[in-house]
Amino acid sequence: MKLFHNPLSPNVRRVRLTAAVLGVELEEKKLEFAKGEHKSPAYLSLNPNGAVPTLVDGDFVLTESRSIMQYLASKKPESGLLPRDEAARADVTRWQFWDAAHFSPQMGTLGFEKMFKAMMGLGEPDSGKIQEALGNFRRYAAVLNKRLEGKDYIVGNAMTIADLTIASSLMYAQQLEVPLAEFPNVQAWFSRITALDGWKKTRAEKPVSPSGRTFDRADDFGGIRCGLGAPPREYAAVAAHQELEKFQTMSPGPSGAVSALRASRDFATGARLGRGV
Ligand SMILES: N[C@@H](CCC(=O)N[C@@H](CS)C(=O)NCC(=O)O)C(=O)O
Repeated sequence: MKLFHNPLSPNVRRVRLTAAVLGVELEEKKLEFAKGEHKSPAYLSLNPNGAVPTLVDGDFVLTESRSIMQYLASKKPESGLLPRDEAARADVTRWQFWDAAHFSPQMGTLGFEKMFKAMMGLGEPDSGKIQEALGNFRRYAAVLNKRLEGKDYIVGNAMTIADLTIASSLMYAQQLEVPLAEFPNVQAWFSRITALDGWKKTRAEKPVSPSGRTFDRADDFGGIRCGLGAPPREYAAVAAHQELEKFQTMSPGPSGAVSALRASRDFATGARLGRGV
């Protein structure tokens, strides 16, 4: 099975983590976001959303991280990651949907405002959006905290993909300084998941600092934006920035100048058309 991915993505993390816990080997193909590989016609024919992850198993193409997790786990029912019991399985799915609808979007907003904007020169963080996301984070973390009262795992007494789903949404919890300590059951449970070998194995190659500065160039990250889809304008901005940087630091010759101008024009056109943010 082949997985198109980028290891910095929490949506990818949960799939790679599931495979690692199951001991399933995936052929991994990393997409370079800065080069727009996730928007190429070939990739869009697999995943029209132009996002990672995508799993290809023979003729079967599957997108959406949480459904990929179900698919992988159902190949090894003995693992218990996706329980055989119908009610338990529905409960696992419920928590995956809960994550997609309520929990992970808060982390997505915080990630965008606190890390990616700074990294990509997209302006100051919007404190209103940060406060709103933090408020929502507290609201939903309280729900999870209650659920984990007296329990080590979210569904039943053993680890399932519900745990791997939600823990992956917290991939950047430390860097984003979310108030996990206010939710001791969540914090203890999260430590349990991050202690897994699979968690360590699926760590992104480069850690992210609180200021986002670890990715010292936009092309290390290339405008990944979880959940909401990265606005085309951001890619155009990154491309324009890189081309102009080249133009300034090298002696580009006529073709360098042309590509710098073309990239800037694309960015300006995108902005004028109101594409993006
Ligand atoms: N609901 C999708 C979300 C996928 C998603 O948003 N992936 C992000 C990375 S975390 C991405 O590829 N963003 C690029 C884009 O949307 O342009 C899933 O769970 O797989």
